[in-house]
Amino acid sequence: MKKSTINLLFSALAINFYIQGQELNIKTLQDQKSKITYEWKATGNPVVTHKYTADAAALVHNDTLFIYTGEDFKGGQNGYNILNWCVFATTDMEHFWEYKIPLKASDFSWGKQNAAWASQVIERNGKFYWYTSSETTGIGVAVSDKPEGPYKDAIGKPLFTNEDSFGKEHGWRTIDPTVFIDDDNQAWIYWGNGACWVAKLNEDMISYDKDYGIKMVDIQGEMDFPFTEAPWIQKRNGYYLLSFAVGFPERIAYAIGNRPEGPYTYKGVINEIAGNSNTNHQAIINFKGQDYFIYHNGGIQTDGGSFSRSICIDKLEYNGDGTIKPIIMTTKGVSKKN
Ligand code: FUB
Repeated sequence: MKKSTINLLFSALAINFYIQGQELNIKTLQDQKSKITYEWKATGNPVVTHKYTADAAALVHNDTLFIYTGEDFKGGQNGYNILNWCVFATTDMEHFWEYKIPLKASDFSWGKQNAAWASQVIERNGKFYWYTSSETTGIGVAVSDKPEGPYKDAIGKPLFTNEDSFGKEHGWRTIDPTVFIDDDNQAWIYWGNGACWVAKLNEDMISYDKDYGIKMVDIQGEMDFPFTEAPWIQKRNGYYLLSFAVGFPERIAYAIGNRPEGPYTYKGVINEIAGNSNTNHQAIINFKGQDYFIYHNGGIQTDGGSFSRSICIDKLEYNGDGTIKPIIMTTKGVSKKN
């Protein structure tokens, strides 16, 4: 075959692949678009104002920040009435969008059906695992191929129940899971109300290491208020940072440890009562070089703020010694260039 003919063949093949690739991209974009239910430009705090949102968890995937929340009911509630979880995303902290509801409390047949309580999503080996809680019925795990879902109950039963949360008696102690994967690839899960428990997840992310078992996390030092709930675990510069809610109404405090299971040393309160909401539930995440503190308050309305909460985002900064500077809750938020 002549050289010019071979060149022509290669060009035709390349164009074909290019067109196929473009078609694929357009299809992916269309697929993505069809999953989006709402888009907006944030103007400050609360960040989400078209619905009530609480208990944020955050995940960075590629260049996108995903925020997972429960969806609170409108005002006038006298308890947590939460039917589903939501997922929001942004690439610039200003333009946000919401995806279709990815997971409902009722997707866990064994769980309390109106208690989509605090949760967290984490990625492992290209799959996304959503650890959820539902007041009294334990911690569930749902799985998806995409961060935005949809998600499905992965095991058809709770991963942890009240029987696993030893040493305390109240019915809502097996809540608020937080998960991270350490540098040695060991995944750890923490949860709790009234105390914090820790276990090692197996590589499949849907079972735990029975030999290691479940331990109660030891937080040492004089605490300003007792541990309430909402643990959030992160690793920074080789040490482990566990933040959590203390007292009630809640403030957010934190402790530092040298090993994932602790002991941890109490370091103090970083966020004060969030105003018109008894709870404050935080997520801490680094996105594009800036650390953010994502929490909720009762900022939209005065009627039922504790059960009609709203997600807010402010900056989080560290001192040179690795301790956290007190959070300044603002109405300006982080969307506008300051
Ligand atoms: O949203 C229900 C519960 O309120 C959460 O699980 C707690 O962290 C508190 O925010």
